[in-house]
Amino acid sequence: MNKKFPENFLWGGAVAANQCEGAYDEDGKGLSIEDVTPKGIRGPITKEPTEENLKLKGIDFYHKYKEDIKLFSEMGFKVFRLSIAWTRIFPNGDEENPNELGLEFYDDIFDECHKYGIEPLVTISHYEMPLYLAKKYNGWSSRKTIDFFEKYVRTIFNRYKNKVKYWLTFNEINSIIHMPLLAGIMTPADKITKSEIYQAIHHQLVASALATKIGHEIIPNSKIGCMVIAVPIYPLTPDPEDVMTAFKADRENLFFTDVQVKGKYPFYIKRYFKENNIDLKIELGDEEILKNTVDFISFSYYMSACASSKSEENKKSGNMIMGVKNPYLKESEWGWQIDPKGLRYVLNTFYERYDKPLFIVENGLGAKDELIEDENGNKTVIDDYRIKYLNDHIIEIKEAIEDGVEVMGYTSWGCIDLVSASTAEMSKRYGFIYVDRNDDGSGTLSRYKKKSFYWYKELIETNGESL
Ligand code: BGP
Repeated sequence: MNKKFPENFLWGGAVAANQCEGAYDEDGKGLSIEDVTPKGIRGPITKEPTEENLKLKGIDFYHKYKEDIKLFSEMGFKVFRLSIAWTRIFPNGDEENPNELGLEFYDDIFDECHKYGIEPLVTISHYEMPLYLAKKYNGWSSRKTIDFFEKYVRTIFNRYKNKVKYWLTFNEINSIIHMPLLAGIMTPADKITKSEIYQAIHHQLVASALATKIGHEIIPNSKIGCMVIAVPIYPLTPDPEDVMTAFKADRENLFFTDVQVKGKYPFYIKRYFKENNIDLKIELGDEEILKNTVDFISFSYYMSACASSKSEENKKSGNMIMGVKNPYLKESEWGWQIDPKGLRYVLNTFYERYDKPLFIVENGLGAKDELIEDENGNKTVIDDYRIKYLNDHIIEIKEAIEDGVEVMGYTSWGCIDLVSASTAEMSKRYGFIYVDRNDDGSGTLSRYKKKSFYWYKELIETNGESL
């Protein structure tokens, strides 16, 4: 059987502003939560940016974006996923007028993409919030934050309406359950109540639906998606107790897509709220706003997890979401369990549940790379392990497409090496392009093509036939 990717399949790569741009205080940018978390997204935060905070410097995409986008075009990217830093547009979040220099920066990036026929896919909020709003309003805990966010999205939709068609509201919106700091919530993680977290989630869901509504009004041909972290949760054993534990854990994640895709709170959440003493303040009009559903579902996929009703392990976070180790799977150097088939499973289960197009906007292997010199004296990385990981996952996408699932595209994570979100280090690399920068901040920032660069180029050129 000759399985094929659709002709208009959007191949590309993904990055996030705070992990690649650097220039944290240039051209009027304000501080974001990410600028003061030198140890990664779980915190703790520091009073002000510290020297060790590599995120402040990223990979200097702010000044090198032309060179980088040119390299992406060489690989044949059809799409480039990036995020706008809210604090470049509204440095504190509550200003009357936006920062023109910040707006111009993204204008230039989008122009550069279009120069090569690359479609930008923009995440409106990727793991960040103006530090000022976090301190003053406790981030998404406060309803006020919706107003500031609304102003921000109106500004960027109006400004980029002729340049950007594909948008995502919040990156991995469901990760807030485990990492409230990402929602700008300054209450220490051990003091925060479930009620407070779900109130913040409610505000974010309303904000996401509002952004979808406004986006559709300002840019009628736009495609606006939600973005979640997809981790299929398997029962560790066939014990029905394990099956139920896995089912419930899965639902905790699916809740977010349920609301964003179906436009209302799902039936099962009532019981969950009751059993967890969650009492939400839902204002008049919120339900109407939530009806503004997304056009497609996008997600990150790195791993699957197992759930067990017995194990204490279940409560600990073995990875980003939850789970116990699956004895059948190998894992990355950071303990992320590698499960290509899980991707086909996720694609099918999402499509079955929602009947909406899907977009894999993050996937990849974080690994330590060694820069070597090839026989011609060129510096490169022989990253066969990365090629294998990507190859195995993309084969499963092809399978899912053959199953009948509608998949819009694939953007591999960190297409150019960048700072890791969870460790804040450079040495966990995902890219097709090596960036000479080390954990201690040293390095020339020069870019080098890895072996996977050529592999991906061929894959795109042949629309997946080279797999
Ligand atoms: C996702 C985030 C990204 C990214 C990726 C890899 O959860 O959306 O920002 O960094 O994970 O994670 P890490 O950088 O921790 O390896």
